[in-house]
Amino acid sequence: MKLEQHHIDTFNTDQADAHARAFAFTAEKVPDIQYVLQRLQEFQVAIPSWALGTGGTRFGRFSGGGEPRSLEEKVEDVGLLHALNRASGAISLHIPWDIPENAPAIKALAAQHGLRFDAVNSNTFQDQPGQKLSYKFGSLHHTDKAVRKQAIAHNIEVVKYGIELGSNVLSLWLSDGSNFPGQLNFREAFLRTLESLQEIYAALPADWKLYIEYKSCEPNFYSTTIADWGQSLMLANKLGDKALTLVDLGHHLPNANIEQIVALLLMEGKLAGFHFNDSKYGDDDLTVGSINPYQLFLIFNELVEGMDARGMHHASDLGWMIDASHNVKDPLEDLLQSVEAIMIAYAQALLVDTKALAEARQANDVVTAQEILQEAYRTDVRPLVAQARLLNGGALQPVQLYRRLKIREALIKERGLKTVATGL
Ligand code: PSV
Ligand code: MN
Repeated sequence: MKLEQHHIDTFNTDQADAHARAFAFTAEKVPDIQYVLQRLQEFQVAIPSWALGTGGTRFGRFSGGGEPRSLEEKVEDVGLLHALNRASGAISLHIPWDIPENAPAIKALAAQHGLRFDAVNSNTFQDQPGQKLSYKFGSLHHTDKAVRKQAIAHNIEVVKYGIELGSNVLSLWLSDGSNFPGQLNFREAFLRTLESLQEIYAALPADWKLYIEYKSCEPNFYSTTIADWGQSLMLANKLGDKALTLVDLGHHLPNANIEQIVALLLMEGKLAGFHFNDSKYGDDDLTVGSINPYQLFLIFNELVEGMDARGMHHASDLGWMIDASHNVKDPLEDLLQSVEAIMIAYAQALLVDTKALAEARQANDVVTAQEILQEAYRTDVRPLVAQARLLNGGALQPVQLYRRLKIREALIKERGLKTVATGL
């Protein structure tokens, strides 16, 4: 299914007057509105191929119908999102959930939808049918060299798929860890992981990057071999320039100051980018910005300030990806909401008066510093985000248009009610 541009244009025409008034009201207060709009127009967030179907927990999974049955249909779904919001111009694949059997054809299909392939993700946290050795006790950290070799080979195979698709990032998350005290020698597990990563790193093409994701717990509940940003950074530093630390917002212990982690990784030139989601308790994988939008803003505030300090290009110098799961919402609506939340936080961060903030900090004027941040956070930037989308040819209100066009109903008609997409 493909959206016709005239549907978007007609919808936007209906909303044009109300939008113009809202935009003028906010834009008037922004010193360099052109700068903000350009940054917003450029910004793209990659959609995970594994989040286009209904997610589940170990207790169950309730399919909503019309889920993509193939990689082609997943690309079409991301194409729909991108047509609506013009900010979802990339897809991130998880292999072997999504193996590109015919890379040139899938690349051509993606290009028709204006999409490129972002990071490719390996999977050594599940055993696949026919797999020789089990990952029950880990993969790259495994005590058995043969298991490590199998996991290394898988990662190198994922890079090969990525090369065919035009990607240049291998994103790696290990579930390796231990469930009980005494199970593992931490030091040896870490060193085995490093050694395995060194082999993968050596196989990366010159222009590739390796993103190392960390996670405090789950599926192992006593220790995780790459549990936090320090451990990921240690590996990245030992590996070399191409290795960087990936921050998944749901992978921290409760109340972690993620914005501070981000600021320091960025300062070291070791921040890979993000898996965006939101959470209340653990790795909840909820819609971005649904629980703690202020934290998201504070993270973007550090990102904008830190990237500017290093002369980085906001849109392309870090990896921007969503990693979420949708148990009760339509996955496409959820993803539209997530991208919108990211754009809003980014727009708010672009409004921060950095000069005044630096002065307030210098003078230890804590009250003014807070006022400056909250002034930006409390600005309703939705009309700015909508204007950037309008200029890019997207819909002023993507979720509304999605519903008005009855896209889910059309997908169910086309694909059936009982389809199940690959993923978790
Ligand atoms: C693990 O929880 C994770 O965040 C990793 O990024 C995986 O690749 C992804 O989720 C799988 O859903
Ligand atoms: Mn993740």
